[in-house]
Amino acid sequence: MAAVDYRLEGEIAVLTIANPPVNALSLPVREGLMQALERAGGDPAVKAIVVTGEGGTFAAGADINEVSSGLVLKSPITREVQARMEAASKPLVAAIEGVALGGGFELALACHWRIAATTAKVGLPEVKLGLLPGAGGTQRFTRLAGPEAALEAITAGHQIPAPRALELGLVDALADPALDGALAFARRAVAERRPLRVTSDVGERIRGVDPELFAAFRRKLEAKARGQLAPFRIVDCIEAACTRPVEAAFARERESFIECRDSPQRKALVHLFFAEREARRIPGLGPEVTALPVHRAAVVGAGTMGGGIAMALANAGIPVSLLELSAQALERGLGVVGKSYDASVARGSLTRSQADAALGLIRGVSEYPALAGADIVIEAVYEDLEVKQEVFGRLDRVAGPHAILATNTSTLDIDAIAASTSRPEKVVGTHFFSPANVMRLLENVRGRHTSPETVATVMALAKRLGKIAVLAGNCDGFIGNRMLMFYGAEAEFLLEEGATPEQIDRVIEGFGFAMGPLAVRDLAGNDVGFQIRKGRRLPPDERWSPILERLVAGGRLGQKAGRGYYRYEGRTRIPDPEVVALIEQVSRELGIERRSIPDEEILERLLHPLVNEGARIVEEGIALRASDIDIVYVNGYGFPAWRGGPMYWAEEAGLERVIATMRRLAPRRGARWRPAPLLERLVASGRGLSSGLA
Ligand code: 3H9
Repeated sequence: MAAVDYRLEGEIAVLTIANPPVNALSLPVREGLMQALERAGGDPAVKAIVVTGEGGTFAAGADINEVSSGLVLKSPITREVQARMEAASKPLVAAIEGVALGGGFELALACHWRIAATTAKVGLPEVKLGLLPGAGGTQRFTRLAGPEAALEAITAGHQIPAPRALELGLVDALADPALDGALAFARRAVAERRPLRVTSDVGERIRGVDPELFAAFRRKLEAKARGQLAPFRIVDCIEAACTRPVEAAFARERESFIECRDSPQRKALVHLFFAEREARRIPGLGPEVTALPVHRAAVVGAGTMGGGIAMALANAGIPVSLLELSAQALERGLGVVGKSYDASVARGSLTRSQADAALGLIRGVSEYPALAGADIVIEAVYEDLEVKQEVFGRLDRVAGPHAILATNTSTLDIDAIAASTSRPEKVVGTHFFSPANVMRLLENVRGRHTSPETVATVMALAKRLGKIAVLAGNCDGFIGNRMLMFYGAEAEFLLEEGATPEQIDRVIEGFGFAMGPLAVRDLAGNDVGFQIRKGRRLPPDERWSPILERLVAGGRLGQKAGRGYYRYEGRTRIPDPEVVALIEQVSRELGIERRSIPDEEILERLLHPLVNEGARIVEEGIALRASDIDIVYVNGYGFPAWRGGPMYWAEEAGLERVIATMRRLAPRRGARWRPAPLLERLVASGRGLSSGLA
């Protein structure tokens, strides 16, 4: 089949984009559309044209590889195709099945009318790639739906469900299948000689807009999208749509598109787009390995994590039994789950009936035998090896022989847990991040005996839950927490040498993290952090700074106590001279002469040890590839996506800088802080992290 199929349905020409897997608008598609438009325009027997997509989807946008090549695109470009569409003298109707995203939706917006299937989704997600819509999307969307809706949807890159798109005026009717509806619509338009509605000429919603709307939205973005280019440029373009002549406004979008396309942020975000898809590929796990079906699930432990995991499963339509042995604890856990659904309804992220349906799938149980029917059981009890081993022994006795037994541990040894069962091949780690029903990351951990089928099942389950899974090997802390240890330790060493908590947090937040390391500790609870630290074995040539222990001993447990690394008024953190005095005392005791530490040094000393450990993790095969680490850090640890993840960021800046930092630190910190051999090999050979040298 050609990239665009042309056929006649009576007097209507149907143009079908056929470019698997997602009908991206690559050159052959644009050429095919141009030829088909010419043919339909020139055929007097054709009275109207319908544009649609093959394979259950309209089009997912420009070809991301083509856009990110930075090359000048070959003609016809999408804007030329759209100009031809808007100049057409015959009714042009888009039939949207599946998704119409980015350039795909922009193509539909250049039709006179749009008919969407009820389950279709439309949107302009370019911002997630560090781009803005480059084919008139900011202009036509704003003209149809008005600037308020455009600002919200395009700066966030939302996929808009068809019923909402209808309310907003982005589509004109819903029909299933969309093609039948579009054909009927086109026939009516011909019969009624309906005036053609050229979107670029629609003007009612862009007139008389209060300029304060844009100023207020920019202020809002300052909090949400600090440091990012594309969201602010999108606001400029939508403002231009409302304030400038049509041609100047379209030109504004074009200039801004090029600025974003050529920016390092776009490069970083496209890296993450492909990294996310690459993370699904597990070497050695071919198509012959099939995932087990998961019809029913169970969760052991109805605490914060267990409750969140049960919600994540229920939200995906999977019935789940939630086990807690004490009736009181079960009631409390279910109560928290219920409140959490109420909050989702209040926020508008779920409708009442969706929340009720999900809640109805969660059944509280208080005896192990009640878990017998589950295809997967996820354990989320107290983080203690003996406790978990005991739980797994019991699960092994009650669960069906085919059932997978998964642990939500964030640091413990999967093999030691598996050893307490008769089915180590069915034991796997599924490390969720809190809140488990919200956070997108799932770190799946493969033990020594975990079977390929078990791995395939938890990877497929992640996709079903709408999560991004990364497969990790079994070691202390797996990928994320193993690296985090170095970051956390160095933050305290910096305090000992002269930095303050606010300086450290300011530098990291300035880099783009939502919160700095010490503010995060205060939020999670310093007692909790200290407890985890005590459970870890430190090599003999390393030490912990005593600062955390002193804070805990002084009752500075963090936000919940109103004081930790900071003093708190509500949630507002206020630098506390008492903490500075405590830190200075530690410096004196250790004989460290405090000095003023430049911000740049703080940044490098916090992030380079993390990257160095990441390189060891790749080298040891704990992570399958460096880009998986980027996915983990961006989706689980708040690393700014527009910087591409820690490994990508470090490579862009030069891996030799990481080596230099580690050479400075290692003599005082211990052998694990020496530059990772992989980094040294890469720098020596002038190659990159994706070169396969690991
Ligand atoms: C744009 O349009 C700019 C314009 O404004 C400029 C003017 C014209 N290009 O995600 P999946 C591949 S920018 C190339 O696993 P799903 C993807 O890599 C674009 N390839 O499936 C994967 O390949 P592989 C704006 C693409 O069902 C395969 O397709 N559009 C593209 O989970 C399957 O993808 C977007 O940002 C593409 N545009 O989700 C939409 N899209 O199998 C980006 C996908 O080798 N795409 N591929 O790993 C998506 O959001 C999801 O892919 C989609 C399907 C929802 C469509």
